[in-house]
Amino acid sequence: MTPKRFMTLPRHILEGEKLHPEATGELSAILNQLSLAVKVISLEVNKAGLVDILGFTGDSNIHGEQVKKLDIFAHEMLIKAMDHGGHFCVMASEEEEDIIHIPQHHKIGKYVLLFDPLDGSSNIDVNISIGTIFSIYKRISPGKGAGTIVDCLQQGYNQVAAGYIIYGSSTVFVYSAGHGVYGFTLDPAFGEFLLSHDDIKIPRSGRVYSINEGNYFSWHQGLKNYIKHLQSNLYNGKPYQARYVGSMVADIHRTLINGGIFMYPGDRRNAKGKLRLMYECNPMSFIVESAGGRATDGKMRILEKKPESLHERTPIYIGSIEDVLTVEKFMREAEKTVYDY
Ligand code: FDP
Repeated sequence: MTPKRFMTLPRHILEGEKLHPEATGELSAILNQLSLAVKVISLEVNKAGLVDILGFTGDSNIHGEQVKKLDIFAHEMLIKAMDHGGHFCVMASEEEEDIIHIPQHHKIGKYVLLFDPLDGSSNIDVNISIGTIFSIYKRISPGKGAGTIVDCLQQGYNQVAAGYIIYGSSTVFVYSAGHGVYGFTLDPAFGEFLLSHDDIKIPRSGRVYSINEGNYFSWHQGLKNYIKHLQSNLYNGKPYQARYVGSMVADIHRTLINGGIFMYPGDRRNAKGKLRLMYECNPMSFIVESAGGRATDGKMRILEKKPESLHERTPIYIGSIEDVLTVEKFMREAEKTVYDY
């Protein structure tokens, strides 16, 4: 059987670029470089189960070499792959406290790269899907020298591209440069990402809700009411389904494809929740909004939040537009009533 389309990631990027005559090709080069780095990370993730056999993580393996923890490996791999192309003026990683400067001997570019090298890493040992998340911005600081923290602390709507790579039953690269969302599955036989999810649109509503219900007693009353509402109502004649992997990339990927809602709220113990604005929430919100969905912190659009620090956290409600609007409504209504939550 002849495949309908044999669209590799580099070809797709190139064809997208032709539709935008103003494009310089730089963004394409960045995405291609990124795809190479994540192929290496994907290989390493697949070998994770062998680490105990070949040598403990953080320890020496049988060859006497230091075995890096996988999230540190991914962090270093991304820096190594991305710092010398001449595209970036500064980078930042969830794994590093401060901004990452481009080494002096490399050309300084006009883009900014933020990434979470291995999200959901507490799941590595139990073979649950994990992922890499990235955000690309244009520099806003004046001059052509090294970028600064100001370039990194931009509002999410300034992203020029964002995406994630899920290392699951297969490795899938999902990205958007603002014109549609596309997913590519890695063919392990010849190491190429092939278009598998063309122009992804998130359904307007979904049957699945995704939240760590273990925190129920610390939740806002509006959220408690919303979850009870779902549990006592039907979706197209069937009960709602709860699904929570506990690995954001996996939970968002399912939500993007099947619809529904993913939530990591603020609660009585952690007013800002757990997830990071710059490394997790902004890129995922950019993707979900580009696919027609909605992402807020319960009150305001995630992409409009003004970041104050690199590693700040934010509550997030993200997914199908109708589902996110509904939870916001429940939260607003509960604000009118005084509850002791
Ligand atoms: P992890 O701690 O395993 O790295 O932000 C990190 C994250 O995973 C997300 O991927 C995931 O959605 C969330 O934390 C899970 O947190 P809880 O265990 O509190 O539910």
